[in-house]
Amino acid sequence: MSKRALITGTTGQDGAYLAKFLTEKGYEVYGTYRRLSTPNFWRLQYLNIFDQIQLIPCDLLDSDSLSEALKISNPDEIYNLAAQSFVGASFEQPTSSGEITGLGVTRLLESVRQSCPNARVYQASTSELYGNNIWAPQTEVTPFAPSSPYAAAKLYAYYITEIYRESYGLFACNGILFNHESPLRGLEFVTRKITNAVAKIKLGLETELLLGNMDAKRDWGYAVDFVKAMWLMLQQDKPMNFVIATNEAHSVFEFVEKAFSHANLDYRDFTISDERFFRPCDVEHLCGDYSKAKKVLGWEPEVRFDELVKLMVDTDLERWTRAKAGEHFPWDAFNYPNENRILSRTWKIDR
Ligand code: NAP
Ligand code: G4F
Repeated sequence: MSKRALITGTTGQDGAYLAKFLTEKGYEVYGTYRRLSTPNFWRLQYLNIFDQIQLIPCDLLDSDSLSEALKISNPDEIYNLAAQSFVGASFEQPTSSGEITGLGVTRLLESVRQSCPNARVYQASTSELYGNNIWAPQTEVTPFAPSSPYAAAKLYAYYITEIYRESYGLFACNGILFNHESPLRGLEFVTRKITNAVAKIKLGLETELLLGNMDAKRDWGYAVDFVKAMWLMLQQDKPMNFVIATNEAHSVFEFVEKAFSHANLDYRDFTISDERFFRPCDVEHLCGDYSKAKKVLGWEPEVRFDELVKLMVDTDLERWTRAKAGEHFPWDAFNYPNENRILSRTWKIDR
């Protein structure tokens, strides 16, 4: 009999790739989605798996909907990927970020404890937990020092996952994943913001790219590699936490330079620093040591930084070229407003 997996946040980047991965492994895949005024299934459609996923409406703010999702899917494995996942937005919406990304995990774990305690749970933890601590590269035992409302919520989620594992014997793992990107990445995240802008500039549809802190360094991997690690964690004899990373750190500036140069453009002609995109507090340097994952899971990243940048630029160029030619396909960028038009909170405090 095939195994059953429940993915929360299946409409997001990782949710879509994981749904594809598990479907190909023969799982019966159930995916939760939020009721929105405009449907948001483009990633599942883009990957051609929309018809193979059983969809369940569910919100991490709503315990009843979580219980119902567990009842309907009766899962062997649960992947909790749903979150308010954008660090920038967590400064603008700190309370709801805490409710969804932090307390939402307790709602889920409590429902699991009550209705399917034998199901295995993956919790999407993050390298943001390390914040601006002084140790690098970061491992599973590096101290945490969260620097945003998002990271504080994920810290709570990390510990509540440990508490449910220790207190009730749930098979629950924290995957401490460093940044992972892809052509399915949301447009507000810096990598996709850059590659989408490069493609538009190359095709004469845009003239500039406004960015914040370009000195920040991140350990950027490929989402397709990373979802495989999530699955591997739930196949072990006992639940453990793992760092998933590439052990390479690159600055936003390096990403910009490489992305423009791949399209035969000079970033200096188009890139502008804009204070609106600086955060009240930013994480400056993340670099993960994935030795434990390599040893225990046999996992290693396949796609590295240079290849990732090229893959994302090429895909966005191809999409804008097709769109310019009048083709319609599942995609997010077409109606997305230029970020210049988005009025966000100003962070300066008048004393
Ligand atoms: P993403 O693309 O932003 O997807 C987030 C998903 O969560 C979406 O499906 C979203 O639904 C759903 N969601 C948001 N609020 C919800 C709510 N109240 N109830 C139910 N679902 C809700 O994020 P991602 O990049 O795939 O990341 C997946 C997870 O890994 C997140 O928990 C993220 O914090 C964590 N993580 C990501 C990275 C990374 O680099 N990508 C690294 C470490 C950890 P809608 O489509 O309706 O918005
Ligand atoms: O792409 P970002 O928004 O990703 P960030 O903040 O690292 O968070 C992502 O990775 C985490 C794992 O470490 C996940 F937990 C989280 O869910 C998310 O997936 O920003 C990366 C860096 C930051 O230092 C930011 O300040 O890029 C800098 N940056 C500079 N200009 C910008 C911009 N970020 C964005 N989004 N937009 C800019 O214009």
